[in-house]
Amino acid sequence: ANVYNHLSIEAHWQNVWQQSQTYEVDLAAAAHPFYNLMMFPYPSAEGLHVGNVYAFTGADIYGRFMAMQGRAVFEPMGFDAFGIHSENFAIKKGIHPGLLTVQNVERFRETQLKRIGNRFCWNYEVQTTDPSYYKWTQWIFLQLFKAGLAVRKKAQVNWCPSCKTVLADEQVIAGECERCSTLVTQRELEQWFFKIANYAQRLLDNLDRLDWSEKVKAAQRNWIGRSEGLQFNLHLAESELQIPVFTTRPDTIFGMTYVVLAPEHPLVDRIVTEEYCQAIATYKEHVSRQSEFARTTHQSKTGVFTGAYGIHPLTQERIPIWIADYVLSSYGTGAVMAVPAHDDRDFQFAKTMGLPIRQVVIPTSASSTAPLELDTAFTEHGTLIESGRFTGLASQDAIQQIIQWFEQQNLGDRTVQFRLRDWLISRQRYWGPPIPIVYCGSCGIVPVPEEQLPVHLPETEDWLPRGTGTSPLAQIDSFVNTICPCCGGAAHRETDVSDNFLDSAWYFLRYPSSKYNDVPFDAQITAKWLPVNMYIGGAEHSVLHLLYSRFITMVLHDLGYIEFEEPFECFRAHGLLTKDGAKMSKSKGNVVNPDEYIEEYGADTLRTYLMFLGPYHQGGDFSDRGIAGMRRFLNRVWQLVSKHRHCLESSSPDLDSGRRLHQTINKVSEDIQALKYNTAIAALMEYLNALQLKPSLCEVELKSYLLMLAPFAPHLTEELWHQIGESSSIHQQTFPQANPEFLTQEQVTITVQINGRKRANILLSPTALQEEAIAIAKQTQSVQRYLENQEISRVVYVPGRILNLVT
Ligand code: ANZ
Ligand code: ZN
Repeated sequence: ANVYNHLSIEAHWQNVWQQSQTYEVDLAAAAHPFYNLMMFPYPSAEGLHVGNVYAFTGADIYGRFMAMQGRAVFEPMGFDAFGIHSENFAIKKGIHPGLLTVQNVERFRETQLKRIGNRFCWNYEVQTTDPSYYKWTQWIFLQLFKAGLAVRKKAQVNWCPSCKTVLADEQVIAGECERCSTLVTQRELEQWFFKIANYAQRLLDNLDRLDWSEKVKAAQRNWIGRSEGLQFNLHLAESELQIPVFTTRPDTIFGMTYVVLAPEHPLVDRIVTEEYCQAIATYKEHVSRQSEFARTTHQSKTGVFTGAYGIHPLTQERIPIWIADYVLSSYGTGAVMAVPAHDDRDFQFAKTMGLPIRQVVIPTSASSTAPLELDTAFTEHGTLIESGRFTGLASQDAIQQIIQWFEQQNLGDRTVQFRLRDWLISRQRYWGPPIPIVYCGSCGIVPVPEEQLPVHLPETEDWLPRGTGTSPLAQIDSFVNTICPCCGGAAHRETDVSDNFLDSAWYFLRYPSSKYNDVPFDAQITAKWLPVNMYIGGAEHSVLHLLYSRFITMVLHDLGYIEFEEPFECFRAHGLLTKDGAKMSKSKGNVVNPDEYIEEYGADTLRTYLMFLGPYHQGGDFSDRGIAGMRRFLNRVWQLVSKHRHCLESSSPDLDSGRRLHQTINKVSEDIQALKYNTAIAALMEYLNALQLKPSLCEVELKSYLLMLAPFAPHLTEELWHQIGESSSIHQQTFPQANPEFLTQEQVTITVQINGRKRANILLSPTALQEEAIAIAKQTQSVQRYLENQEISRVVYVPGRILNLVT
């Protein structure tokens, strides 16, 4: 019997595609290259997550569409299997990470990734754990080292007590370890850093010209955190010392009633008076145990007076100098002119310590220029009062004039500060590329010569993190002891490995060149295939992977290795999935296992269903009922083809049918390009309804239908394409083109009601069917709000007039 057996169909076509290399590209020869990239997974022991399938399917549909536009699509896949993520899994399972990685990669690739129906170019797979890959990760480290951009320095660094390693700032999320959610503490350690802060301005400026999801750009801007302001030297009252202070609000300078230094500030011990020595020492000790996050978020303010005074640069008043934990040593100059009337933290501190509060800015709309009784700080711009010759100026003007005054007096300068700090790159862990550095008693820090790369990660059974501040590699004498490449004398190796985010900061450069053994990336191939045309992935990597990749690319550009300085022309962040309205988590037991759904419904159903859940950038809610419904839709496509495949008409469709066809082509093409897969699918469902009503079908109608559905349901459409007598792959055809002559049709305003009350207006064609009307309505925010946690029980739809949803 002619039934839609997804298991045999999907296995069959996957096999055919692999045998005939349908999706492989000859990178050197291909014309019209299109590099379609998605974020490669950590091959965890838990298997491919449905979130991965969601991300990969959405990216693949775009790639398939571009291939059907005549582009040579390069869609590689690989495994990011080094790092704390994989190693923590290995610790949990009690299996050596090397062994576990081999097992996981095999399972990911063979039983999962090869079954989801993506057009992956497997010939170019990369694994970050492979010596042929990490050799070049080490090479990149060396290039940064030689350029002075990889440096060893002592600093207060983040330490995860559970992962027993230091972490970069970007890996501390709300005070917790990005990998294990343990509270991060601070330690003063000497570590390797990449000088990403040198690139802050460029990383910021380039964002303006990148075609990226706005929220990701906003997250990067925020993280880079550019502030303009004044830096001036505060003179001490009883000594020659000066303390540099950074402020973004010079207009409030007449409101400075005290000064605060970070407890770690190097001058603290020099200015503290005899009387306060003990209290200062005790407080410093107390602060050193706190994380930066705790310091900047706790409500109650603490601090200690130093006994010293500064001189106000404009009023010459004596200003007491305090230390307090809310001032960080790592930002600005580590010293703050405190203006309690206009800064929240200073306000709380002054209230707690009984320090004076002096208002010097009032709202521009205020009727009197007298200071008000403040119960919180007035932090906005306004008009200056009691500010000497600057009184009466608007904040904006006062800021400029006061900076000018300081510059004229040679007392200060206009400066720019960035939040972005250098990237802490060393990890006291086993599972990563050893940092290619040797320490020699006479030559100092010596880079491993490039021809000696890779520095192999040694085999050991003692790979557990130690918590002593060194990596397990430090216990392996045969690894540690080496010869200085410079003088030939006895030397020892660096034993830390590099951050996993360095592995992934350049993998997109390696994919096209993965066959080359003597270079990290071939110049010609790279020039041809990069920058990446489309990159799709999760927004959680906004300031981690995406920022680091931009930095490494910029450095390689500056060092003359590549022409471009931005790696990803276009980046789109996809949304997240929930299950039955709740976040998926193991503890809730509601994690969707993609394998089971592929088994039961087929990859095509899963793909199409996932893409139908909502706008791709928003994500959606997975339900078992919904996926069953999607399977019924694909069954109907199957039945339509079965019914008509032997009696297709070769003539062109009549005017009405032609309109319907071309409008659908137009809609589906536009929606796929905009990644609005859900409405593209809605249009295909609607069109299927129309085709089902017709007694006979033209060949062009049915073929166009299959071609439009092909990116979503690649196996089913390939099967049906062959059933109607075609012999080449549907995935090597061109996407149908909409004929503009058929497209003229006006749109009308439709009222959307929810339970009888008007909630929105939407624009729709007067012939739009119910599904499309509902799908469009659900995209408007007001409708989303009223439908939240509601189920639609009844729909009244009058085309061209009204849509009423009853919940
Ligand atoms: C006086 C002042 C008055 C400030 C006022 C703000 C408001 P952003 O915008 O984030 O750059 N600051 C400077 N260095 C600091 C440090 N190391 N730790 C904690 N706070 C620090 O913030 C700049 C402002 O944060 C600076 O401007 C300074 O306080 C404070 F009504 O100076 B301000
Ligand atoms: Zn951790």
